[in-house]
Amino acid sequence: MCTAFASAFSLLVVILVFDSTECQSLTAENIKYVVSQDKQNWIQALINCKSSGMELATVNSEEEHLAMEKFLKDSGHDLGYWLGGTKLGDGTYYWAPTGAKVVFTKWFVGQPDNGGLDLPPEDCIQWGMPSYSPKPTGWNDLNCNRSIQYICQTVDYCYAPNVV
Ligand SMILES: [Ca+2]
Repeated sequence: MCTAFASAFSLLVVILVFDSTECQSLTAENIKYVVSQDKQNWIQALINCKSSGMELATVNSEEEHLAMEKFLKDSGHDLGYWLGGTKLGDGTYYWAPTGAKVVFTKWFVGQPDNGGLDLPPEDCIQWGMPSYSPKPTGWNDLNCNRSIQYICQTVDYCYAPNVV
């Protein structure tokens, strides 16, 4: 009897936990970020985050920018990292994990510069600029084939209607 009660209680707990996480929209406060140990080109970074049950990170507001800035500072990361943004043929940047246009931006002054005339096109968004000193926080457009570390984040399954 006691065992049966315990089993029923466990089932109830499982149901409650499942329900509470079924569609809980992420806010800047509860997004979890992970910086990769490895360096990859942008498309492989996108795949690796997805393979680990996460997404290549997006930054959709000043609040999310500040949350990521704090996370990176607190965890001692001050290099350059792939975000989930890429430029398509129409010249517009999109967040690949959600398909949403990049509306909120945090480009460094002078960026995106597409690498200048003598370099390959720069079509992917990099957080940070490791060559700058002191290191500011912001975005740079970088050649998608470059291998750098990348930031994965928890997935938001509750996309707002105007996002999809
Ligand atoms: Ca650039």
